[in-house]
Amino acid sequence: MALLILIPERDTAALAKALKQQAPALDLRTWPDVGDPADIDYVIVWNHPAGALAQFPNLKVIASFGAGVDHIFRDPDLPANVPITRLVDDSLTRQMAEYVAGVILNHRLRLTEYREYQAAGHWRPQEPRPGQNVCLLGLGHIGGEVARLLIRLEYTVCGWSRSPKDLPAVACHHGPDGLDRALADADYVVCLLPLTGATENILNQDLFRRMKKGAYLINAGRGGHLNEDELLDALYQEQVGGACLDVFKTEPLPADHPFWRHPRIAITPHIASLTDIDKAAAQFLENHRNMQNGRALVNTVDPGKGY
Ligand code: NDP
Ligand code: OXD
Repeated sequence: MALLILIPERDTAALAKALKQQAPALDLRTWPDVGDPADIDYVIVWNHPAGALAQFPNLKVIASFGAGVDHIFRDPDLPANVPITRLVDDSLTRQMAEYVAGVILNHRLRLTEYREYQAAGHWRPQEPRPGQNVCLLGLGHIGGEVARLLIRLEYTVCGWSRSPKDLPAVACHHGPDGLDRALADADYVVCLLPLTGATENILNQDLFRRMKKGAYLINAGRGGHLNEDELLDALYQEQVGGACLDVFKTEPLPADHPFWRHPRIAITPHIASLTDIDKAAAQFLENHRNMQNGRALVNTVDPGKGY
């Protein structure tokens, strides 16, 4: 039986090398050189073509090459009853914590503004922005770590999840009824949710109206969380003060997209947290061994919840 890397449009040589180094005897295939589809029992995927997984009759594990799994669930021909796993990794959560803290500190200390003053030759000292309340939408592996770092930086953190949570020094809210309370005082609203039917387009006009006027939005979840036109409108109305976006409905962001030139939108190219190849390979191989030995898989996804 064989493990297939099914990650089109990316150079997967480093992943293949790491897998081979850690498991020299592995029968490793790389899409589109699948060989006999009946050989494939374990597949590592990222943005696979819809329907591609249905051709493997002996598939036992679908492993996401990332923390998110929305790219898997959007396949209408996803084989039923094949377990799906995702990456849960300290380096992913740590990078995201640094990213969110970095964006907030940059905004609060006006560092981008000083760069612009520098270009214009202006010496213009200003006070830092006053707000230090952060609302994290999503208090999972990543949200929890972001909360810990922000608390160490003496921010006041509240968060929102699907089920009740108890995290030290975090005011935790949950469910549709808890959203208003989570948003009410926030100077920064950070989306760290998985993209599911329940969270799609959640960053919309209605949510912006429930935020404090002028609050700053950070989206590092998925592009599908954001209603792009309604953000542009909310920025124009100054209901949202500014936004930093790492993820987009279409990636790469098309060259003619209005976000590129918006003075109050900062863009990063889906780099908030990058997969560490060696650690990812170790996690894939751990589950590969679990599968071979009939043991329980780790970091499985609940298809009912979609994350
Ligand atoms: P987890 O599954 O560990 O956490 C998800 C959190 O979202 C949980 O707290 C969950 O609640 C909450 N949630 C899910 N659905 C709802 C809902 N309907 N209402 C309220 N809360 C909800 O995921 P991770 O923290 O590991 O990752 C989160 C996401 O971050 C990924 O799915 C991915 O989209 C994104 N990501 C982005 C990266 C980037 O570079 N931009 C890199 C890595 C991840 P509960 O705790 O109750 O289950
Ligand atoms: C992920 C991502 O889900 O990179 O890991 O977005």
